[in-house]
Amino acid sequence: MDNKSIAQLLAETADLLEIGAGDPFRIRSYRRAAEAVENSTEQLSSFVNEPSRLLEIPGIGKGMAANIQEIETRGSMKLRDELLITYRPTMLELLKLPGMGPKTVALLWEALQVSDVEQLQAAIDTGKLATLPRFGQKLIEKLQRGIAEYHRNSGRFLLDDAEAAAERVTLYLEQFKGIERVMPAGSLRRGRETVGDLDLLVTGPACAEEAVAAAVEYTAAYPPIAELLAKGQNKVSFRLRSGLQVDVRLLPEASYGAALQYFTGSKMHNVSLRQRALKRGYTLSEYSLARLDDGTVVAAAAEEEIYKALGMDWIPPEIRENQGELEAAAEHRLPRLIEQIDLRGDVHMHTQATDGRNTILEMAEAGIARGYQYIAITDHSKNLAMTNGLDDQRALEHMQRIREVDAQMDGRIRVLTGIEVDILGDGAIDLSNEVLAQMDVVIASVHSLFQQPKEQMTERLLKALENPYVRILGHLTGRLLLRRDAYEIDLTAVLKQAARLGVAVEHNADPNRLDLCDIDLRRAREMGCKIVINTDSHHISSLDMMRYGIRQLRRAWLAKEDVLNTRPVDEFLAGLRPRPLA
Ligand code: DGT
Ligand code: CA
Ligand code: CA
Ligand code: ZN
Repeated sequence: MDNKSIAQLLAETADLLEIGAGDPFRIRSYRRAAEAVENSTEQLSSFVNEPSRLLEIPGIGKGMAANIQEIETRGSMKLRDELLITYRPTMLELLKLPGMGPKTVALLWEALQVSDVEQLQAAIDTGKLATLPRFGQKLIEKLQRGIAEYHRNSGRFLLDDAEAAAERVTLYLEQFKGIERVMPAGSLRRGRETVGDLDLLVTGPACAEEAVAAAVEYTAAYPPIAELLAKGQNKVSFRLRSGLQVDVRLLPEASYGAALQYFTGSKMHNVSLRQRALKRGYTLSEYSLARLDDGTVVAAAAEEEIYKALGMDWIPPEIRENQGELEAAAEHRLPRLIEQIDLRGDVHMHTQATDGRNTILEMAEAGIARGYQYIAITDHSKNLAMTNGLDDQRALEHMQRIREVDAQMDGRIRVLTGIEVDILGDGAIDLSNEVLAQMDVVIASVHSLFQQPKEQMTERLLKALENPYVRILGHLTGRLLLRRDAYEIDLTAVLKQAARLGVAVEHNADPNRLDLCDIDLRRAREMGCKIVINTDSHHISSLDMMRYGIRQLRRAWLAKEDVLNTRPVDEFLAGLRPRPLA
C-alpha cells in the first residue's frame, strides 16, 4: 500500500472519530499521523519488517506504528472497522462531498438523521436542510453539485432510492387530469438489486394520441428536474438532481401491454421472446404482437394476452432474465414465487442493547404490526466493541429480558432469543458454546478483517460452520452495494458445507446488502441449502425493507417452501440445524 492510501485511512479514522465527537487529542493524533505519513519521503510499506523505523517518523508513536502495520498487512485497522459499523460507511461518502466536514456530517445526523447521500438529497428536496443553521443557499447548491457528481461516478442507484424516486414522480404525474396509471418498467419492475435508470409508463385518456401534448408538457414541468434530456411526441426524458435519469412514456391504453412487456425487459428476455414470436409467424414490438403475413394485431393491451398468444403462461417480471423462464412458461411449469405475505417472521434484528435504536418491546410490537407470528432479537457480540456488543454475561441477561417481553406478549407474537455472533479472524465464534446453546437463533457473521486472502476467508467460514450452535450464516459475502465488494471467498465450498450441516444461509433484505444475491441464492437452493430472509433491522421502520429482499428471492426462483421463515414458529425452529444433545 502506498503512503497516500495509508494516510487516507488514518485521516478517515480521524474523521469518523470526529463525527462521533471523540477525544480531541486522539483525533489530532490520527490527523497528525496522516500528515506525517503523507509527507514522508520514504515508502512506509518497505518498513513492514522493521517497525522501529516507523517510530523515527515524527508524529508516530508506538500505538500509531501498530496501526500502520495493521493497515499494511490487512488494509484496515480495528478502530476504523468498528467506527464504520457505528457510523455507516455511507458517512464517509458524505464526507467526500465538497463543503462537507466531520462536524457538518455529525450535525446532519443529529438534526435530521441524515447518514447517506440519498437522505441528504431528500433533505434538500424537502427544504429541511435549509432550516438548519449554517446551510445557506450557496452551500446547498454546492452540495447539490457534489451529489450529482457522486452519482455520475457510480452510475447506478440502490433499489430503495430508485423506488422512492419513482414514487415521487408517480405522485406528481397522477395529479394530472386524465393520467390514470403510472407503472414502473425496466429493472425497477424486475426488482434488480440496483437500477440504472427509471422507465415509467403512463396511461389514461390524457395519453391518447390526439390529447397527449398537454400531458407531455406537464411531465416536462416536474419541479425536481435538473436537466431535461428529451421531449418528444409521447416521451420525456430527464435527469433528477440526484443524477438519476427518468424515461417517461405516455401510451394509449390499446398498446399498454405490449409497451409494458417491451420496456420491462430484460433485453435478453425480449430477444428470446421475439424469436419465439417469429417462429410462430408473429412479430412482437413495443406496440403489439401482430401476424407477420397480414399485420393483424393479435395482442397489445395486456401482457398476459401476449404471453398467452405465444403459448406461454404470464412470467413474473423478476425472472425475465432469459434464464430458462421462457421454456418453463411454455411448459406451464413456472414455480409459484414466494410473496411477502408468505413470511411468518423476521429473525435478525438489533435493539438498544447494542446498535439498534428501539427496545425489545418496540421491535415486538412492530413485528405484530407487520403481521408476523414471530421475531428473533439478535444483537451483536462483544468483538464489535463499537456497537457495545454483548459478552457472555450480558448476552445471558439480554436473553432473560427477551423472555420477559415474550411472556408479556401473551401469545400475540413469539419473541425468540438470539444473537448475531461475530466470526473472529480465525473462524472462532465470539461467545461461549454454553451461552449459544441456550439461544433459539444463532446467526454467525463476518464484520471484520474483510481483506483476508480467499483461502483464509474460506477456511474461516468453514471453521465457523463447525461450531454446532451456529444455525444461520448472516450476510454471507459482506458486500455493500455500490460501496464495498464482496470479500474473496470460495462460496461453493461454504454453501456445500452449510447444506451438509443443515446451517441456513441468510438473504439480508437491507437494500445496501441484498446478500446472498439472486444468482447465488438460486445456486444455494439447488445445492440443498436452507434459506432464511431477514431485514437485519436496527430500527422498527427498517422492518419494511423486507420487500426488497423478497424481490431478490423471487429473482432466484424461490417458492414459499424454499424459505424457512415462511413456516410457523415450531416448524421454523425444527427446520434449523438441530442442536447437539447436551
Ligand atoms: P437498467 O436501467 O440498466 O437498470 O436496466 P433496464 O433493464 O431498465 O434497461 P434500460 O433502461 O436500458 O431499458 C429498459 C427496457 O427496455 C429493457 O429492460 C428492455 C427494453 N429495451 C431497451 N433496449 C432494448 C433493445 O435494444 N432491444 C430490446 N428488445 N429491448 C430493449
Ligand atoms: Ca432502466
Ligand atoms: Ca431506460
Ligand atoms: Zn451483521
